[in-house]
Amino acid sequence: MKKVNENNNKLNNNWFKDIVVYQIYPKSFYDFNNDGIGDLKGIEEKVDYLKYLGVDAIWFNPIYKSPQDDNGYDISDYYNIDEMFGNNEDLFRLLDIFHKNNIKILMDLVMNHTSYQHYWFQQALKGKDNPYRNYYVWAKPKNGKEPTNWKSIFGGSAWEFDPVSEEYYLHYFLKEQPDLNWKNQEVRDEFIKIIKFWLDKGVDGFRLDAVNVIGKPDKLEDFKNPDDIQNYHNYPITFDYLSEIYEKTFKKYNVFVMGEVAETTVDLANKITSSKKKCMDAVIHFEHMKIDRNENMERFEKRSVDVEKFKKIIKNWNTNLNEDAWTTWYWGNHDWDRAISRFGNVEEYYLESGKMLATILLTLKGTPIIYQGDEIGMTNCAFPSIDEIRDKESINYYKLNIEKENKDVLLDKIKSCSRDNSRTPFQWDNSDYAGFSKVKPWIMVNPNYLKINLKSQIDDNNSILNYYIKMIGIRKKYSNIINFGSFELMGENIKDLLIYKREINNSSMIVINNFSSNYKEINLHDLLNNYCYNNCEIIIANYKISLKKLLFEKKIKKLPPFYSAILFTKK
Ligand code: TEU
Ligand code: CA
Repeated sequence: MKKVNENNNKLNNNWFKDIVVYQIYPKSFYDFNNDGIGDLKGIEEKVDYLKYLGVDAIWFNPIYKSPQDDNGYDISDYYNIDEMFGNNEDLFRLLDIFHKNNIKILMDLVMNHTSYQHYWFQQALKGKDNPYRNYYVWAKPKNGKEPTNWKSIFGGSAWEFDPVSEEYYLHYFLKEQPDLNWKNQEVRDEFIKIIKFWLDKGVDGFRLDAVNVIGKPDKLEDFKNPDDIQNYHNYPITFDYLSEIYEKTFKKYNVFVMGEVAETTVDLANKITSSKKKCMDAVIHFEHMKIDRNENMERFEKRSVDVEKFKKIIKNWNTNLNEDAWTTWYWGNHDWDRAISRFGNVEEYYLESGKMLATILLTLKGTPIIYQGDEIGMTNCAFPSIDEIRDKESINYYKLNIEKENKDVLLDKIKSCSRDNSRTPFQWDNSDYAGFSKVKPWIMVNPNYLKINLKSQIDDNNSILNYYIKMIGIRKKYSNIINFGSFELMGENIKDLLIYKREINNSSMIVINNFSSNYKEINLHDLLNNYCYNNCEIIIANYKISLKKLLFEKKIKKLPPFYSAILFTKK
C-alpha cells in the first residue's frame, strides 16, 4: 500500500471548511503581566474560555517585533515575537497547549510592506548602491514633486521623500510602512524563508495581510482617478507572485491560508483559491463591508445598511463559488467599528440583533470568523475626545480634515467609524478595567463594561454569548448542509427580510431573519411552502414567541424586529 504522508497530502486537506475561526487582537485580549498591554501568556491563560466557546482555530493579529506605528502591521523583525507580547518560547508553549486542546493557530503575515525600522529598509536608506535598495520601490521626483499622484490608503500621498538619496519611496499605507518590491526575486525568497520558519515550528496557517496589493502597476504613472481604490488592487502579476509562494511553501504543509483581498469578486476568488493556480485556500473578501459605505469604502463616510445589497452579495457568493474554491465570512475585525453597532440596533434590540448576526454568520458557505468580543455583544466606544484615539489612520483623518470640517462633526465621524472601536480591551467582568488588566490599558476600556461583560453572560441563558455557543455547535453539526448545500433566497423581494434555504441530499434548513428594526407582516406558512407541515424542527430562535403560530397558521403575522430562527427537516 502507498504510504500517505499526512503533511504532504494537501489534496484531501479540507479541514478548514469545517472550522470556526476566532480572531484575537492580542494587544486587547488579556494582560497577564499587568503592564496595560495584552500578551501571549494572557491568551494562554484563557484557553479554557476558547474551548468553552467551541472555536477550532485562532487567528492572531501580528505579534512580531514592531515599533507599533500600525499596531504590529509594521514589522521590524519577522522571526521574533515582540517583547510586549512575550517571546518565541511563549508562542511555542502556547502552540503546544492549544494543540493539546485541539485548537489551531493562524498567524498574521504582512508581505506588502515592512516597518521603516526593519533592517532591510534601514540598509536601503544608506544609498542607491546598497544591496537592499531594490527591496523597496523608489522613484525620482517629477518636477520637484511626488513621482505620481498615487494616494495612501490611510490618507495623503503614497510617496515619501528621502532627503539623502533625493528619491521617493512608495507606501500604500503609513509612511512608516514602506512597500516592498515584489518584482525582486530576493524579496520573494525572503518570504519563502519566513513562512517555512513558522510552519516548521508548528503554526497551522496564516492570514495574509492586504495581499492583493503586492503587485504594482508596470509603470509608475499618474492614475486618472487616484481616489479610486481599484487602481491599487489585483494586478495579475500579484497572483503570479502568490502562486509561486503557495507552490514553494503552503502546498507542502497541511495548513490553512486565508488572504485578505479587498476589491475581490466571486470570479476572482474562483481563480485564486481553486487548484489551477492556487494562491490561498480562502479569501477574506470585502463585498459585504460595503453595505454601509460607498463603493470606495471610505472609512469615515457611513450610510444606512443596505440589506437588499447584502442579499445580492450572499446569494452570489453562496451560489457562484466553484466547488474547489473557498471564502470566509465575518461581520467585523480590527479594521471596522463593532458589528452590532454597525449592523444591529444597540439601543432598542441589542440582544435580538446581536443574535441575528450570529445566525447569519454561521449559516453561510465559507469559514466563519468571529471577532473577539462580538460573541458578548461588545459595542462601539463613546471616545470622549481625539486624545483617546490611538489609531494613526483615524488621527491622520482628523489632522487632514480639521481645517475643513467642524471639530464636533469630525469627532462624531471618528467615534462612529474608527477602527479603535473594535480595539478596546475585551470585557471579562465588571471589575476595574473590565478585568483585562490591573493597570490603565494602552487604549481606553469601553465604559459600558459594567453592563456588557463575559462574566455576567455565562449563566444567563438569554445572553448573546450563549446564543453564539449554541450557533457554533449548530455550525459544526450541520456543516455538510452549510458548506456544500444549495442556497436559495425565499421572499427575495420582501424588503429587509432575509430568508434562505440550504439543502443537501434529503436534509434542508431554512434560516429566517428580519434584518430590520421594524415588524414585518408576513404569511410565513405560504412563503415557506408549508415547509413545516411535516416534522420540522426549530433548532434555534432568538425570540420566545410561539413559532407555531407564525409557521402553521395560514395568516399574516408580525415577524418582530431582528427576528432570527433556523428550521431543519429531514425527508
Ligand atoms: O488592512 C488592509 C486594508 O486596510 C486594506 O485592505 C484596505 O481596506 C483596502 O485596500 C481598501 O482600500 C490590513 C490590516 O488589516 C490593517 O489593520 C492594516 O492597517 C493594513 O493592512 C496595513 O498593514
Ligand atoms: Ca502585558
